[in-house]
Amino acid sequence: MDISFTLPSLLQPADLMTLMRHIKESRNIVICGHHAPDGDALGSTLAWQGYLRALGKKANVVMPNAHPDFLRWMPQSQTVKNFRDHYAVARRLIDEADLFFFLDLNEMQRMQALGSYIAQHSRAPRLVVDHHLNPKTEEFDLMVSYPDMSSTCELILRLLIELGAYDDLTPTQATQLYTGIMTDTGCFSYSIADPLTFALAGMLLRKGIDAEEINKNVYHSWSENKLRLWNHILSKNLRTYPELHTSLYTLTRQTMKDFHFIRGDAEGLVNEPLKVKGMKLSIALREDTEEDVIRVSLRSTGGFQCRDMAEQFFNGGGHANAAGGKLPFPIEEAVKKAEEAIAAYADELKKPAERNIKD
Ligand SMILES: [Mn+2]
Repeated sequence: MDISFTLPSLLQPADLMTLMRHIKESRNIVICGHHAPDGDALGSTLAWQGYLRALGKKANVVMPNAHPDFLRWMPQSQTVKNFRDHYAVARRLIDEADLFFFLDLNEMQRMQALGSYIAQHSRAPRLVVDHHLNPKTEEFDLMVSYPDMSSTCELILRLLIELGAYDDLTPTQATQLYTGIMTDTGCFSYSIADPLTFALAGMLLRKGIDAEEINKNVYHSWSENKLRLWNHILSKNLRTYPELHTSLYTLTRQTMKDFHFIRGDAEGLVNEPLKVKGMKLSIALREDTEEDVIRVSLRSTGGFQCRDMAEQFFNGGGHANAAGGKLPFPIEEAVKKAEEAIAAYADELKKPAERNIKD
């Protein structure tokens, strides 16, 4: 069976030439993703690294900090250097780099200290492949930016096809790319604006990857502590504002300690309250383990845009249905601030849930 479809090209011929020229002229390439790398950032950078290495380049992935434990199974993830735990080697790679690729991020700031270091110490060209809104074009030399796209992994796959590299795509790369598409779409349930996403996932399956195993590795590899933590938060800490179709929970360092929290244990928890029928907005306030700030996560559905709220109240930003920010307060004050935000949007939140908006 052969199902063919047309893939519109991502790049203008001139941009494709520029991209190819940059790759051709470089020897030492560093590929970076955003702070707190997720499945999409890790999958896209590693698959791109594989492509560049196959071309004979010295290519390395450098991340701002470590990826969560639930992604450790990903092939080659152990080769990633991060700017926090492998500072010396990461710095050496950056100092030697004659080309940078920044994947799954839209501004240098998204890499925190790693971004500042690169900005200050390197003049090598900076190329971006990304799907976040409002890219800071002026910070980069070439930008492949498609905010409509499900994931950066989908973009990288399309780019590889455009570069004629699909036939040589290895099962390892296909596994990495599939992970990013799967995680950024919540298992193919949101952020899919384009039916091609499914066709492209099918092209990855054709490489002989084990999609069931990937799914299990990501979603069914919980520790008992994590299960009990989620149960605790949802049964004891969740406040709901039923008239406003909103919920709010806090996660303190003490609770993390009680449940032997490890990085990644709260990942996805903020989506849970949205499983309640009619719920439009879920807010999570989490005490950071490294800095004295409260990390704010917002998830929304039913037509509510949470990005505006993140910008206005939480020093942050993001997508229409997934945004975040941070507050320099103790947790009790952060709760007050969140309730202020909810009150400010009360009229909109009161309305019954509508069909989701895309972004
Ligand atoms: Mn992404």
